[in-house]
Amino acid sequence: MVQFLILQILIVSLIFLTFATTLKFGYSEPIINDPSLSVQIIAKDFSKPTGMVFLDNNIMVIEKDGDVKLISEDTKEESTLLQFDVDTKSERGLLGIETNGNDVFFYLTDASSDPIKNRVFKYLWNGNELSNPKLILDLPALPGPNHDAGKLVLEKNNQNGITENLYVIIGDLKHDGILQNQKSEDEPDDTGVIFRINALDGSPVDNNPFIANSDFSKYFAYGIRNSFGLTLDPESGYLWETENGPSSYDEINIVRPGFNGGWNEVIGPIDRTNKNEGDLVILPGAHYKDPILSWKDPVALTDIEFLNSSKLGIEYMNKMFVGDYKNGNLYFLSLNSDRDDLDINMYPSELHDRVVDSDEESSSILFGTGFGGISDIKTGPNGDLYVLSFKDEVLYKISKN
Ligand SMILES: [Ca+2]
Ligand SMILES: [Ca+2]
Ligand SMILES: [Ca+2]
Repeated sequence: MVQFLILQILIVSLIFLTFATTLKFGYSEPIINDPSLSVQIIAKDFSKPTGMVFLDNNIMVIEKDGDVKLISEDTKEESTLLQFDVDTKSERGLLGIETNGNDVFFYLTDASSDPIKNRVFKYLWNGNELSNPKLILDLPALPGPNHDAGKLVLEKNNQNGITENLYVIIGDLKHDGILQNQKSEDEPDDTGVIFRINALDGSPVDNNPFIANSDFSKYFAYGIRNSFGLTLDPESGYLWETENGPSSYDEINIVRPGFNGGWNEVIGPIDRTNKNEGDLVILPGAHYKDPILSWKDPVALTDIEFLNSSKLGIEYMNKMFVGDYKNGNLYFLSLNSDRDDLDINMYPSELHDRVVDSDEESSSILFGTGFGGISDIKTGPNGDLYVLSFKDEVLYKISKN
């Protein structure tokens, strides 16, 4: 009888363990706070997807380990277009993708060079294959192995209307020089920077903030720690980024030309530190600016996107969406009419210090949860909102019921 009981307990434990394992490795079932919206899975079975772009009826998805996948949204057919030879240690890998429809840009930690490098390549896309690789930015990857960043954003060049500019973000790679606000005589070393270059050839854009100084001519911003999110506001044309803090203060920043993010002297609002702007390296043409919003306890903020569509309802049009890695949360924020700050009066007074200090403050800007570590957010060609999950390894679509 005792033996039978033990056997029963064993069987029950086994069933429970199997169930628990299924739960742990299954999808986390995203939940949206607005009941008029729903989430569906568009594509799955990726391996650590880090980014996506839309090309006609196809979605191109990059994976951290170096694969470029093409998925047909109609037939769901999936193929591998390219396999980059990448270093994948820690945050290294195939990290960024961007396109104008004809060219596709990739940011990756290139393992085929010695020493390894973070590089931006431009490929031609003919509707079937990627060809004619061209190296347009050759950046350091050492020591790292983290803080590689890698998001890419294209911008129309308003001066000539023909070419495009490409923004490229790289983290500090654990460097500690002039670009990290250290008052040193060292040359700038291309770390902790947002670049703004001609997308055709990687040359500096004529009206860049530090164009007069050849050492800094490709830089748009510096003093950046690490980032998994970069985007342009379709209404204002302003650049925005997210940043990961160390043990405190993740940030959302508006990045105007010459922005100095303050790292590694300052993270989060400067009045919550024992530093002042005199402790920073302010290059001619540079300015320090506090984050528009920061999180006292880091949630590992990732991508940022303005929904460039009214498909989910006019209340979501050109509003800001921000993802995180820790909780799989999707945050939702409204901007003021000048598009350079939050519409702060919409939010509880606890948030008026522009720091999320508690779960209650976080819930006031929460749009949805359960997305399992978000790596990319994009407005789809049909106007719906797409969310790529690094941890769930699926692509979600949010649409009106
Ligand atoms: Ca900062
Ligand atoms: Ca607060
Ligand atoms: Ca994005």
